[in-house]
Amino acid sequence: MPEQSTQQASAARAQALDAIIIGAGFGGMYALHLLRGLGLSARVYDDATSVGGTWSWNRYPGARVDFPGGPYYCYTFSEELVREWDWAETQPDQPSVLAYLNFVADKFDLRRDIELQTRVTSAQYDEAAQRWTVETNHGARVSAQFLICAVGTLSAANRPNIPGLDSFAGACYHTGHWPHKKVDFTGKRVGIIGTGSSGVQAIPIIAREAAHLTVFQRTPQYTIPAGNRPLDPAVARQTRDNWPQVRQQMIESPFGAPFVPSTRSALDDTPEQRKALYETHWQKGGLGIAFDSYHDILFEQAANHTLADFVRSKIGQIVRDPTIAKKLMPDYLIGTKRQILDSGYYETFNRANVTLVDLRDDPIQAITPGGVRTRSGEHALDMLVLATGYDAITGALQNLNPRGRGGVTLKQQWAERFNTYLGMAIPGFPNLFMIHGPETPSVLFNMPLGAELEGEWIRDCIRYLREHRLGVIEPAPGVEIAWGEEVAEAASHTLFPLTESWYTGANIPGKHRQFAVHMGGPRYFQQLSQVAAKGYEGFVLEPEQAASVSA
Ligand code: N01
Repeated sequence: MPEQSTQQASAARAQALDAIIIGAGFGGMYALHLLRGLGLSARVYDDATSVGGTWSWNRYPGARVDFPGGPYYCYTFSEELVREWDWAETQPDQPSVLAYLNFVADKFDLRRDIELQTRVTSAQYDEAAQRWTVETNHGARVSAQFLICAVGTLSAANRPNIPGLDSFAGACYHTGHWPHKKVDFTGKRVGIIGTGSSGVQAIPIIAREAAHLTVFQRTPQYTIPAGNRPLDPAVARQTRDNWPQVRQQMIESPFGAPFVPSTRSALDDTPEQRKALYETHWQKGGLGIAFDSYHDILFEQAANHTLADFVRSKIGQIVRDPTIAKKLMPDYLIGTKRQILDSGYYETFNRANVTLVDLRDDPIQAITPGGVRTRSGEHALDMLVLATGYDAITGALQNLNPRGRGGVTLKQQWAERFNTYLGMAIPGFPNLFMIHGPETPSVLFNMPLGAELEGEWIRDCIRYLREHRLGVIEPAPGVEIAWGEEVAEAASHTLFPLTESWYTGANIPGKHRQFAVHMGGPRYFQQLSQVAAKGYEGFVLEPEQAASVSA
């Protein structure tokens, strides 16, 4: 994979561009392609060593797409690209997705405007010039009219604040910052803290390699078999042949996936009928069991309980030791934390070399040089894996911490609660756009497709500004309040807010609780279009100053 030299940073010194894009994942790469299409000058900065965003960082064993994958989790805008890339599996693994994104970077000649291993250290809005100035860790200073933050929703790693963590003498890795070289667990006593998607994907693989694996579980999780299998060539062919229709179906579907939503309630069926349907989905694998079986699983508690009971019964059947099985059984509303897909997770607890520590009964007291000490005693370890997740959705933006009007930082602006308009823009931060920002469908919609639709909206907006000789776009006073109310209202029709999760900010100590995802799916993207059709309703637009446009 071609890697770019950091020396290229010098080429950007004192450069004036039309747009600066932060993040070279799905969102940032496509934004670059779109803005080039307008004839604008744009540059992407990314701290990673390769393009790919989350797929460059998350190299932990077992990392795979946990959404309907091949051939749906990909860029959709180019039929030519769809024809050129063959997905091998239904749930592509991390190396495949990274290879795909590198292929895209080459195909669309993106690399010449992407600076890797380059961290943006400051971003400041200049009100007089109507421009952003960005500085990088290589000393470059670049200005641009537009700042596009495609920094990722799950990119600010949550390193837990456990006493003694830094004292651990063995190797310690966070799943979101995994080394590029294979980590060898052979013959080692390994501990893993965290049983979210990352932990659940990694645990079966580490268990096969390690001498012993100790899993430190705080909250048990419902996970569904991923059902990963070679992609049926007939499905691949049919999808390609009907790509415009497939794409449209995904755009119109609640989660951006090729599901045909059910019209039946789980309560319409007898227990036997439900069990038979759930069993069919379980055997097939994938998210269909929660999103496709009945329409009310994520909306009605009684319906939700029927599926939760089914999955708990599966745990009881799979895990041979009833005491361990019980510890693995969750009690929250299924699907209201990010729904996990696995490959042999519960089965792993039948292995003789795996120990489950239930932190609810036996909490961690400290990490020591030799392992993890819980209330019941010391667990001796050679290696430690932190699968402890992310300061999700807002964390990476707040780490970037741009300064808007009056020098106000984003951390100051969002100290009490985050506020956005459409999830795309922030009051007081003119000409700043977010891709997959808080209050967009982001993580509850097909993320590559959502990034495309948001990127296209930003492209159209910038074109409009240029055509109308406008230099500034910014949310009008107060629109963020109505938008926040709408996001909360959409979530309130679902069961999601009833569970503590990273959607609500509950996973980060001290983070305020606010539901961060717009649950409207397709309706959200229609709203974006309507705002644009009404001349960017809800925004204040200011005429262009001579200095604002770079060339
Ligand atoms: O993170 P998580 P993740 N002591 O926050 C536990 C996406 N993703 O990296 O539930 C002990 O879900 C925490 O416990 P609890 C995907 O969208 C995508 O697994 O808070 N435990 C939980 O068990 C996913 O949803 C892909 O009680 C602590 C775990 O750590 C999202 O990323 C692959 C702790 C964190 O789970 C995040 O998943 C992987 C502490 N101090 C992930 N702090 C692909 O598509 C936290 N925990 C490839």
